[in-house]
Amino acid sequence: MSEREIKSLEDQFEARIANDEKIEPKDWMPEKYRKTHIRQISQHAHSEIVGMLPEGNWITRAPSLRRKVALLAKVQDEGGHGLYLYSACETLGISREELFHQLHTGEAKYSSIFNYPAVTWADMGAIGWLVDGAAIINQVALISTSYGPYARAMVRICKEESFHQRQGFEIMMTLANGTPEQKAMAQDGLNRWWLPSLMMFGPTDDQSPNTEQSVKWKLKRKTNDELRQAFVDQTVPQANLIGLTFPDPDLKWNEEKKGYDFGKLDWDEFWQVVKGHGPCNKQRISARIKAWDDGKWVRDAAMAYAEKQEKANLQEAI
Ligand code: BYC
Repeated sequence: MSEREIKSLEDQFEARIANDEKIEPKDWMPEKYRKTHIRQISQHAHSEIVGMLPEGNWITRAPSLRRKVALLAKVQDEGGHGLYLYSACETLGISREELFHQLHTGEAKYSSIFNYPAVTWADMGAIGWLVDGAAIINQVALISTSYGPYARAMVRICKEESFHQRQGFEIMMTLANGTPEQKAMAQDGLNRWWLPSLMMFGPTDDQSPNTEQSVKWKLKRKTNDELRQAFVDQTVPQANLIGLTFPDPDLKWNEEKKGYDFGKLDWDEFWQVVKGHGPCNKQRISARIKAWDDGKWVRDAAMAYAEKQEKANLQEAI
């Protein structure tokens, strides 16, 4: 293709983005747009399936049948979200095997938050309320992202995340209204999960190398700092409602900006965790590798069955 032809395709592509049209898998797209989407969608898919681990660990220890059923459904939903997202990512021309290889070798990232341990039952409340709450704020914005398969996957994911957030808040509310020990457990969960939840939105805008281009392509509809602020403003009144406090002396209402100010986050800790040195990174990746290895016979059996079917269909056609 000549340079002029490529330039014309690029211009048409930019015009479609400016018009808020969805880009579909068979449409022409710049190589960098394709790669950036593979990076973000795969990171998102990996986060969903790694995110099943801290909560999966509590299913057998849920305090009642009702709590167990809800937690089981939530963890199962996360597996489903991973599947939609891997499928959306595959439409960009990368195989499932390659995506898993990138996760297992550390080439692809997943959300920093899942490298923290879930040590008490209150952590199931804190994860649902805060982590899923943060995820909704981020993902509702992604419903209007420019890549069609990603945007459509987000619609259902957001509906399910909303149930997750409510089940988490309900656990926290019950504990906060319970015995002094239960209330202390809820407060401890909030204390440990609050700052890592704020870091889920990624580095501050001035330190975020991908934001500018991703906003131009309408992959990101809001910046990291805008989403973080929206999350803080939404969550502080919820904690006030159930009598819990935040581990941040600088958190206070700012009348001028009509939002909460909050303290500086520990970005050294964030990068340590992202680079593989968080409390649970090794454990998480080895659990995922084990699941991949243990599932080999299922993949092999499915392939063998598909081949058999194909042969039978061919025979019938002859
Ligand atoms: N953790 O330029 P930036 C869930 C990386 S799962 C790790 O701002 P970008 C749930 C970033 O990848 C929620 N790494 O990047 C599941 C980049 O590195 P690379 C997951 C992070 O992409 C189970 C570098 O830092 N949600 O809901 O423009 C149970 C510079 O950052 C993180 C998504 O994945 C992080 N927190 O913006 C419960 C949503 N933050 O790739 C809940 C989709 C940044 O250049 N993703 N990095 O090597 C996004 O919206 C964006 O990718 C991000 C980052 C806002 C996360």
